[in-house]
Amino acid sequence: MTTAAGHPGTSDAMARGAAAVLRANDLGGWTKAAPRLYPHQWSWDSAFIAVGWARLDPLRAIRELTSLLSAQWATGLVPQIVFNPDVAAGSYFPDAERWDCRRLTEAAPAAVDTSGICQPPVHAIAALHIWSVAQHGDEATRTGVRAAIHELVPRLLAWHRYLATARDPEQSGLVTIVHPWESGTDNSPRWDQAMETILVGDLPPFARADLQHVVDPSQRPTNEEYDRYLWLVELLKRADYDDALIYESHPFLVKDILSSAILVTANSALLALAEIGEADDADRREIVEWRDRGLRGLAQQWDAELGLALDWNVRSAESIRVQTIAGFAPLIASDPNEERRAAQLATLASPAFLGHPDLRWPLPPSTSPDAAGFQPRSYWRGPVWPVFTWLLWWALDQSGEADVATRLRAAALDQLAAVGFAEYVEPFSGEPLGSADQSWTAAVALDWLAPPHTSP
Ligand code: 2M8
Repeated sequence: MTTAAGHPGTSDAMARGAAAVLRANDLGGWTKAAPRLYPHQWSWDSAFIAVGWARLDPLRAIRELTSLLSAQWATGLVPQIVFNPDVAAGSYFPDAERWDCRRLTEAAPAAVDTSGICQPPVHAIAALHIWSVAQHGDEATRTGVRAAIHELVPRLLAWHRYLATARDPEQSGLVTIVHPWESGTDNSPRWDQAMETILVGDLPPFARADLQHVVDPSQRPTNEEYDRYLWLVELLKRADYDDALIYESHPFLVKDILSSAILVTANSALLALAEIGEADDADRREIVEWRDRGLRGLAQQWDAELGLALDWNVRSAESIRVQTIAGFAPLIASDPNEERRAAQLATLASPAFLGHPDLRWPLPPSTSPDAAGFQPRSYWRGPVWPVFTWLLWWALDQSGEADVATRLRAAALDQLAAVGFAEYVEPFSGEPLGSADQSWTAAVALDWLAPPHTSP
């Protein structure tokens, strides 16, 4: 498969190719997640995309976040999708009409159409990253980024507060998701058990748009999975997207360990941003409370035998014991506990992940080949996602695991040189899968290629 940007062999060519992908997907102030498969603005994509833009233009990078956050709901929710009003009908499903948020709730913004769910809170991490990169720029860049951060901090605070309250009424420190799409790892086998219990009711008819854009439908979720996804959307609509009502009645309520870990790290980043944005002391104390509660929540979900942290099914009151990359939550959260850190590093290096003998590159498959639900070509059930490799690399680098981080980056760049800016990659054959010219893949390539080859 050849990408529009070509197969970048050298670092310079790769950086040029990655920049070309971002520019081609740039719609002025925001970037579509992929040229055809994802023609709208996605929440966590935008945060990773901003990390890449930072290496080209920090002011453009911060605009990506400002644009996304301008679609924030009155509740504090940052929507999974901000719809592009200019795309042709039928380009993506479910579309704005199907979500119908503006009609169903006053919490949705009046000026734009959004979906009614959220995604992992990577945004504060991205904003801090942009700030760090901007320190190497000129005065105008620094001033512009600082001004934008001033405006973003209250919005990010509202976003994290929403996750720490409406999405954690138990005060467990863990974020509840109400749809697999909220996890970002949509069809991960960690959701199988919870999804199997969902009985699809009277579902209004729909036509999938995603299958038009991949060569092989086995790379995408199945029709059965889509029926359940759409049924959950119907149930959220019946509750008028009211979080308290959803909590009472919704059949899919899961504490997502990955979103929870990202929130811990994002709270550390928000603390630094609060300093730059001159937030008051009470806000800062609140952020510290959220972060510490998050770390305690992650520790509760630690499985010493697997060396992974596990999701928690709120409805059935049980841990979800599946080996996926989400289990590296303590590493992603920079959990200071030494025992867990050592165990996580051992699991990462083991044949269940990077040490698997058949891997094309030593990069983490989204699901361990040892797990029952592993499928090497199917989306979040096995393929390697360069964007997730970046998140793991970044977390390892931040927390002083320089050797592992360096090896991960080198393997990731080898992979990208061979596959271009693919959305995801078959772990054994190295075949690029999903969309070509995926924005977040290009973005993380730009960050990896930027000197001095570490995070700023
Ligand atoms: C994928 O999810 C969307 C729904 O949100 C889809 O399959 O249509 C996921 O990989 C998700 O994490 C990502 O944000 C989105 C856009 O890249 O695509």
